[in-house]
Amino acid sequence: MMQDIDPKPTRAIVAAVQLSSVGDVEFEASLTELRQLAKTLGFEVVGRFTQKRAAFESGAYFGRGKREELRLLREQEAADVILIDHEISPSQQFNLAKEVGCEVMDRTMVILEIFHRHAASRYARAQVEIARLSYMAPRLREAAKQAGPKDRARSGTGGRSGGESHGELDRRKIRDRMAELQKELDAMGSERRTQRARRGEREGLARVALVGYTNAGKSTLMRALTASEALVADKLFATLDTTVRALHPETVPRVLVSDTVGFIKNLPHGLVASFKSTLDEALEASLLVHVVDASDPGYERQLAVTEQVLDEIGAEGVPRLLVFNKIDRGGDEAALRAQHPGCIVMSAKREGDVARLHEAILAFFQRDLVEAELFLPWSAQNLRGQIFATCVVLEERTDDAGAFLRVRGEPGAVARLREQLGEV
Ligand SMILES: Nc1nc2c(ncn2[C@@H]2O[C@H](COP(=O)(O)OP(=O)(O)O)[C@@H](O)[C@H]2O)c(=O)[nH]1
Ligand SMILES: [Mg+2]
Repeated sequence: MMQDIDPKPTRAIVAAVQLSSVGDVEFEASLTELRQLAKTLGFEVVGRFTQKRAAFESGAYFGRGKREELRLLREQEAADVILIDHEISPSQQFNLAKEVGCEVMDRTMVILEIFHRHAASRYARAQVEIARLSYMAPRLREAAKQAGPKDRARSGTGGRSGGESHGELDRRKIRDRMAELQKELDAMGSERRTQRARRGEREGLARVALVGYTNAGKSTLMRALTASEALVADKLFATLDTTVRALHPETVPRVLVSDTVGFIKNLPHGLVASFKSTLDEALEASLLVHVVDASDPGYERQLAVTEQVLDEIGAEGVPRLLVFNKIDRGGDEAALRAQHPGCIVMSAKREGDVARLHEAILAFFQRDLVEAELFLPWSAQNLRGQIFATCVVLEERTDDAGAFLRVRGEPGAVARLREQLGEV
């Protein structure tokens, strides 16, 4: 939201130490992913900085000479932030930031920020906040240590009890908050199960979720399928989160597409639970469009991991459409079709291919539409908008009492309308 109207995006430099145990291909793949994650946050990547080393420098991650080089690069590129492609210690982060003269975010922090923005459900928000707090705790300790005696002096005047330092108080607050969140999560366990039972039925809307690895082309497809950079402005959808758009050209039933947070190849272990929680919205979809980068040499493993995680979060029963994207960049189309019957092989860069995907998604939702006649009394005109949003109206007749509408729609949507019209 903020970054949509901010004319000047955050300028970032991606930076990493290449350890001797890490090959060039693996190293580059991880840096490319970090770039993609930075873009997801709305950053503009203005530079790249690497060093080969046997180990991370213990004090500040890069060696001394390299830190000076990085400081100069930062000045030259007017960068606002350095993104480090590893999880680094609080003191390394602190020291490096001081030397280069700007904020330093490590890989974990970048990912946490993305999860934070994507966490839509109450469960996901609690899960991500716990991960953020446990990441922050040792960093606050580091900041307090660096602030040293000043911190203690401040604590004397802050009205705090028992000579507790600023940092100690913050850390106690964090521990309390984490315990509270954990309790909330435990209590939400059962609630989540009932949520799952409602899957795909919320408000009678046809929902599709795009899932798959970061960089597979989910956001590109989302834009192409919905033909807009703009949000769905319709009031009906105002409560839905900002990554939801309607299929364009308009369809009946109206189909909502949502972009989920991408799977990450190099996901820090401590973030697995948070990541899964951000996939909650996939559980509410009637159809999952699983996007795979067919040109990525590791696509098979990525496909398997995605399927496995979807099963783990309880999405095993949700129908899936498998899409091999980026075929213009490589991949064996014939082999993919043979191995995965029913899949779509395409390029998001080709209009015709996007149209085919649009058609396949629509076909899924039109597959089992039913025809019905509804009677809408004049007293229930408030339901008119909902009827038109969820069904195709084939015919309308009116008499003194109200309107007769012959409609075609999803069985669930029609049943709900009947219920609301008191026809059950
Ligand atoms: N050549 C090619 N590039 C694509 C295709 N789809 C997406 N891309 C590019 O791949 C990069 C990642 O796409 P994005 O939609 O951000 O991926 P996401 O992380 O899954 O949302 C972008 O630079 C896109 O322009 C495709 O079909 N062919
Ligand atoms: Mg994306």
